[in-house]
Amino acid sequence: MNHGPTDPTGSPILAPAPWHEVRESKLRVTAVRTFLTAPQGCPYLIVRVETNEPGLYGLGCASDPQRTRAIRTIVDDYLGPLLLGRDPRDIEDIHRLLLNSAYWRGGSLGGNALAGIDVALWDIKAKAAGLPLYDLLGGRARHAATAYTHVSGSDPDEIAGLVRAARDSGFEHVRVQVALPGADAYGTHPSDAAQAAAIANRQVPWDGEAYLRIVPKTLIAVRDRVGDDVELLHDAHERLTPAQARQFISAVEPARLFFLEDVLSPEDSGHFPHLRAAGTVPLAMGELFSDPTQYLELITSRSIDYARIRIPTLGGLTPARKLAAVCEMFGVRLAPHGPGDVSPVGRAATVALDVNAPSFGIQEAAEYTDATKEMFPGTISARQGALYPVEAPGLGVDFDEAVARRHPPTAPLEHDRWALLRNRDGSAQRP
Ligand code: GCO
Ligand code: MG
Repeated sequence: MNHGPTDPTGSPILAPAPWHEVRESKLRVTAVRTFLTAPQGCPYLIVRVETNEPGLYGLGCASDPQRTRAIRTIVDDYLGPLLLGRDPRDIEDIHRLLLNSAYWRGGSLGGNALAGIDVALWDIKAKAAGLPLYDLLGGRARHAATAYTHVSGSDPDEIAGLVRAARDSGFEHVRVQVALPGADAYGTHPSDAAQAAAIANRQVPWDGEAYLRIVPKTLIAVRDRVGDDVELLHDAHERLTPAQARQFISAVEPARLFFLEDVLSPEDSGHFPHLRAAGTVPLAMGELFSDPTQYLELITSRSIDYARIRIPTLGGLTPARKLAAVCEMFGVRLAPHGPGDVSPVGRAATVALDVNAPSFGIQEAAEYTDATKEMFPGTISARQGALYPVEAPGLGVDFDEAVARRHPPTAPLEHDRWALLRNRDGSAQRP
């Protein structure tokens, strides 16, 4: 019997106390479980929220590969226990409750922990409704998410060949990273084994001047070779100084990039409005942001063209869809993060938003290994340069725990690859 407040007709109204009690049906969270697995090389942290309805559970991705175990502790010791016994349909309430529980804001660790649970709750809600997640979010604004793939190399002829091959496989958008002689460059995979090992072991420095001298020229040379019917993108990986960013934007103009990603570190993002004067290259920013409010100044001042969101880092779909709406109001597009360290569960949540949000622009789409695809039945892979949501209730992606046990992460977990990168003078290079 309900003892809570009622309206004049005698129906229960929402009260500040445990108002989920007034619901007729008693769907409840019974367990929150976490799994650490590494079918892709990098560690994935998968969250499974179980309910008292037989067979009804949700999956979430809490994969920050740099701090995976710390995130697992947040879910296991702090957020999971808070969730037990609650109605998983109250996503907004639960999100606020878990967010507030830390008092101090959570950064990427808190964001990933929250996202693991948040996405699992959306999965549950959509499964319970019998709808694919994008349908629950409001339905389709498009039938698929246009995606970009990655190539890298040092020689323009070699890179142009790779771009053409990607184009032939259906991708109209290709991210190009350029290797530098004797210096580190993000996203490149030198074929020379000794050079590859030196880069992996951080024995070569970051060299901003070499980057400025070589990368814009190479991108222009690639554009000359591949012609105009393919879009080229580039990721500066937050490594340039504001002055170098202006020079890069001006120099790279003839390459007609689709966008230039993360040209500055988050700490320098106040410089973005000044980059507009340097050239017309569309700017994407934000893969390191862990709070939607970090984008606001950049969006409302129209200083960026693409918000580079990572749903796990941002705290899940609940904040991401609000940010997507802000982007829509200000004419900024979404360019969601999708390298191999976002699991297929994270990708499915991202694709649901991509096909639903009018502000969607472009989706990053790394390839998954066979082991990853086996572990996550329903994994969304690119088809003809696009990602299509799975037409099943919820995320449409499942998780095979037995396969996961066969792919334990390496010990100790790699966590220092960004910290070890140095400038030529020996100082630490900040991404
Ligand atoms: C990108 C990214 C990633 C990150 C990685 C860090 O794909 O645009 O910059 O590759 O470096 O996700 O863990
Ligand atoms: Mg990036």
